[in-house]
Amino acid sequence: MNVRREDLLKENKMHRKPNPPSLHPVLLTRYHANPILTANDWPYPAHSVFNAGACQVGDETILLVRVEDRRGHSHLSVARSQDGVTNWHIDPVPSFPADPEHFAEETWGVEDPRLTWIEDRKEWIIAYTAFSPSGPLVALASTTDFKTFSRLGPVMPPEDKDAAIFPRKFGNRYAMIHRPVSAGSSGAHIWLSFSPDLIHWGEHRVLMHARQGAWWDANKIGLSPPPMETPEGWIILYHGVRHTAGGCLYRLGLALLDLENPRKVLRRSDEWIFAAEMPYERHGDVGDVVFPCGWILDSDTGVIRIYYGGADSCLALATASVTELLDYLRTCPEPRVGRA
Ligand code: BMA
Repeated sequence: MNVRREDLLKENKMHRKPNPPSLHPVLLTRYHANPILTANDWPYPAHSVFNAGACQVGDETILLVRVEDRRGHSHLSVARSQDGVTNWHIDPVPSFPADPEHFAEETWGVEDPRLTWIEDRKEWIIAYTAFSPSGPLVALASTTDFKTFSRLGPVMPPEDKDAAIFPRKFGNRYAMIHRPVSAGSSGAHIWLSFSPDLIHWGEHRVLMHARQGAWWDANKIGLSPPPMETPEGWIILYHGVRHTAGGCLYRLGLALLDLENPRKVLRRSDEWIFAAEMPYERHGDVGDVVFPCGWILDSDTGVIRIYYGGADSCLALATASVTELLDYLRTCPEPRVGRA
């Protein structure tokens, strides 16, 4: 049975269970029948399915799902659904397998795709992590139908991941968010770079620093889904990784970038807005991980569907209201100077 849009809206409004006595705003509402996809749904042997890119093409929701096999290598597979929630039709074979013979940077697989429709090219650009023997790096590919794909190749050297392209140019240049890490650096921060052609990138600068010390987003942050355009600015959903004695905690926070000058961070949430709580988020190959790579705004209802990996093992869905995210962001402080 298909899930109707109105039902998803109702679910977003009604299924909110803040942990009493928490007074924190509940901005993301989990779908009641999560996870929406697991390896058991796959038409061929798969170990785990998670971290999917997402987009809407006409009446169809398309997910480009990261699928890990029992070697530990990942490829990407297309799953299609009419309501974006149920009845997924999954390609019978890997849709975008790694191609190490022609692209050595994909030797250990392809991971974590983020999808952006680029209007002036009339195609989808997929920013993904290619796992090379020198470390993970950012690679791009394009498609118009999610059946055939062309690689643009690696665009950032290792180590670099968590990349997505903005849907439109600034001046004459494309913009990309990514997360380089270098040996000896004091943290992993979110960077912004520009390119005239999607191949040659420059003007690399830090967009947002990981905070330090006790903060939930201390030392390591990265973009989650691609930036979402709104009249008030680009909404950024990002993950912060807190290292603890018991392992890493992946949690999500929000920021808002200036619409015309994406180098300008207007707001940044001090608090995380979503964290692993449910068993499918807390337990799996990598516990306590919520990792969205795709979100879709339904402009009729204002509901955003956020597709996220749970514990590096399954794929889950949460909804949010774009109005509520913006209302919340307006209450967030302007970012502080420095990294404290
Ligand atoms: C990040 C990425 C994600 C993964 C997460 C938690 O570094 O590799 O693919 O979901 O770690 O393991």
